Amino acid sequence: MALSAQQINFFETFGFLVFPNLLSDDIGWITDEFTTIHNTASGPKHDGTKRTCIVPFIDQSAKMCSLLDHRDIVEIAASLLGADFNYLGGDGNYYTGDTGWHSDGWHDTGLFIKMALYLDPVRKDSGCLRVIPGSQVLGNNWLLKVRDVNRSREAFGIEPSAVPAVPLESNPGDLVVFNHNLHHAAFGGNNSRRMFTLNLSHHAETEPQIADLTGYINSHGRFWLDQLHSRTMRETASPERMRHLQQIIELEGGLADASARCRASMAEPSRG
Ligand SMILES: O=C(O)CCC(=O)C(=O)O
Repeated sequence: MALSAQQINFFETFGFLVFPNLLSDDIGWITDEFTTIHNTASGPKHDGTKRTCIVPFIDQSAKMCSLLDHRDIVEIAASLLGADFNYLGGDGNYYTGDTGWHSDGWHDTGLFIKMALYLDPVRKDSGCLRVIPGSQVLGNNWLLKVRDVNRSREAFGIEPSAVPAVPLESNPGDLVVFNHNLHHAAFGGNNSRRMFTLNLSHHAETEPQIADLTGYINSHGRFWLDQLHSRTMRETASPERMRHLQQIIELEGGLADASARCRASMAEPSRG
């Protein structure tokens, strides 16, 4: 579904969009694949005490990789980022409890977005994503104050869960999309809240955009990755999918070194 001018305007202004039931026809197999990937992964199994995170996630099975060929996903991404958008991987999570206020980046050039699928019904106080609309727009005084939400008690005298925000309540089969710069959090979730993401970006064109994207790729050394996508993702790619992988392949030359440095200093790959 290509987005309307109004939907694009909403996203540009407020930083998010929710698509109820977009993937309802697929959610059965998606959930089965999520479970299989987590059950067969070599890393630690989720025990409910802390977040368990697999990166890159949809890359772990050929079936899940096909989400990057899904017509609706491609059309939404192309509407927001252009037809030559990049696929940047993503994480597959069992979350435990709350996620504090943060943004996923401070990109002042280009556009990075996240698509999130929650595999359990999540409401305001049971772990849905909460967002502060408009907080993706950098370079203004309001945002300098909004950044204090991650120390809301000292800055505003309120609990993190009382920060004014929009709860993006969702059911399995819904798609939540947001700008990486947007401030977000989640409260009240149980200790095995299932959710996975796809990160996508504009095709980088200018020097600053290429430097920013390269930095983003290299930051994945913390997951001990030598390349951003799995071999399965690349080996099963059609020419159309390859279009969304190519720029990353060209720019990821420094990732293996970044990964080696992280392996030397970290006890386990990052969990987020
Ligand atoms: O659902 C959550 O707990 C938070 C998700 C999140 O912070 C993210 O995907 O960046």
